Amino acid sequence: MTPSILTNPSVASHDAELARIAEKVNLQQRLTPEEGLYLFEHAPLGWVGALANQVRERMHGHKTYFNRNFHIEPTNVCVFSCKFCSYSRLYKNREEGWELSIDEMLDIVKKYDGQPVTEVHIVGGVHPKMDMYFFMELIRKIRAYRPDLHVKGFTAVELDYMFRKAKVTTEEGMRLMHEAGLQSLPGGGAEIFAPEVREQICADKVDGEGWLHIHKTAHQLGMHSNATMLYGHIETYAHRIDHMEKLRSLQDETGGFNTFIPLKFRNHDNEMSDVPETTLIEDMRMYAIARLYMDNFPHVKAYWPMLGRHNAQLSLSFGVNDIDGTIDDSTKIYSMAGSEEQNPSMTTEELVALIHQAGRVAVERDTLYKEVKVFERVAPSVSDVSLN
Ligand code: V47
Ligand code: SF4
Repeated sequence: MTPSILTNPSVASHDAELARIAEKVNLQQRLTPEEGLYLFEHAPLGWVGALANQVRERMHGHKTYFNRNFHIEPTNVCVFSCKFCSYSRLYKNREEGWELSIDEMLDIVKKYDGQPVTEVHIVGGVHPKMDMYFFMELIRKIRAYRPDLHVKGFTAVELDYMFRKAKVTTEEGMRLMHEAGLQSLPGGGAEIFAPEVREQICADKVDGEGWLHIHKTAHQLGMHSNATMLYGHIETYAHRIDHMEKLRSLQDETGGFNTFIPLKFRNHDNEMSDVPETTLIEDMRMYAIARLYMDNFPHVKAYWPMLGRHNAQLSLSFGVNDIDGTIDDSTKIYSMAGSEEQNPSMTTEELVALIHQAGRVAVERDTLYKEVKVFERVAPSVSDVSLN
């Protein structure tokens, strides 16, 4: 006779181990890599989601942060050839790409004159002619034109290339960029740190150690940064834990990370189109385990242009407390990679409504999570909870 779920000894032993892990989380004790792996391998979605939600509410209550920002993508021409990338045009095919001048980028900034945006997020391909001095001039001009705007820009991949090309050390390069007015770093380029994965998906760009060193250097200058993890392709659960463990250790040292952003691999129009995408269940488990494991990261973000707005809304019950920003329609990277968000822009009203529908309180923040405005939730009516 098949044992029932209640008497099956392997189910009972899993239950005991999961109960032990839940007890540790309740006592605010740190999970070990083995426990993190155990969650990926054995934790049911509802269970791990409820536990992550408990942690999320302990840290932030119902608050869900968003930011009024806009993106500048200086170029989609890139010297690198990451296999998962649907966005870049190789340098040798650059007639298919775009390259913005400093004046064209300043014109983008000027489009937001009089609008209450607090951040400009600058990220793009790695173009050999756009060097460190070009970007220092851009940053200086943006800061001079609009001093209230926080400049968050350049992944560790872009910075590593710029510094090597300018023949400066990471310390010197970061100091120069900081002095020019760069205030924070976005979290891109991290992918999966393990060399055996990087070799297969992004062999030619900065390695995991280099990525961590750049963020550590920024933190030592008093700058803050984010960290991403590209998941759901060829990596194993052990690779995800190794990645999160390295970030958690650096955060213990510097305290400079604001936000952890798991990025779901999208398989449209890139060299990894044969790799299937993860299910929504796996995405929610990823967010929940990230919230439980990254105990020293204040925030976990769902980047809605990639995940889709309704899935991002769901993630607010699985550990996520930040939903990025009111990005305008110049953000091309994810619509090119196959996200359902072909036009990734949402007004503040739409973003607030989305957060309220999920039963949370919407809080506009600046880059460093200073609260700009709280949008209290009113009791919902049926029309508030239907999708549009
Ligand atoms: O590093 C590229 C990812 C990242 C694909 O710090 C892909 O606030 C999925 O860094 N499927 C760049 N992901 C984006 C980024 C970012 C985004 C939002 C917020 C912040 C922040 C940073 O995009 C790359 C790479 O990991 N990416 N191609 C793809 N096919
Ligand atoms: Fe270039 Fe970034 Fe695309 Fe890699 S992910 S090819 S570094 S734009």
